Amino acid sequence: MPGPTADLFADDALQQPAGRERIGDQSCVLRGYALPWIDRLLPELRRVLAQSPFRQMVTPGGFTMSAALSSCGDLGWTTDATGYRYSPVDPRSQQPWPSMPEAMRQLAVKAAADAGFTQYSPDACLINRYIPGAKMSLHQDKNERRYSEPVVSVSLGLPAIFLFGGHERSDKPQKVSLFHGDVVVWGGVDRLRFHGVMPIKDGMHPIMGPQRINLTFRTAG
Ligand SMILES: O=C(O)CCC(=O)C(=O)O
Repeated sequence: MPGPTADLFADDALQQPAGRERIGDQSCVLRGYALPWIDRLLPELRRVLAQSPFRQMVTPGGFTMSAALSSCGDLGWTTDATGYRYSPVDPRSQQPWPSMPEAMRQLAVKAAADAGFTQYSPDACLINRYIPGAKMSLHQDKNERRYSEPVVSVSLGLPAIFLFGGHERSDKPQKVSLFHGDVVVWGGVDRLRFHGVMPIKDGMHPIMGPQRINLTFRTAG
């Protein structure tokens, strides 16, 4: 069984499985991977958002993020004037975040395994909502306690251009188009690469409406 730092793509470097696009040594896009899960995901997502609705958070530097956020799982990522962190409670309600729905967890675990990361037990799912014009600046996911497990990111709704950079903020990012149902997995040597999302273009998705929702699974605790 390959460890988290093995070259997971060595055997298929010349011929990638259909639907998998390699974007780094240990990162890939699984095209349309979440589509068969959508009918199970959306009711679960609605239940989570009824309990912990989207809200716009403020960065420690005082900027209001253009994406609105919520979370589910044992831990939720939050930001305010005092810093970035994971919290077991939703700061709005002071109640635990909604539990991570089983279909969401299964999708993330299966996508991670299909990308070569067989050890994956996500305990946090950050839910980002982008309306047209909203974006996410280049950043690293590094508030998690350890980096041995990958990040799994599921795109729903309007298309986006995902920026996948290097290990320095100044490294020129690849531009990767993401569509409804695509899943990106990055881990191992790529786990701390800078990434972000360009401003979402105007549009209307037939299922999700005028928005993009992104589910980002991490092992945080
Ligand atoms: O929306 C996306 O595709 C990426 C989200 C992201 O970068 C994050 O939550 O850290």
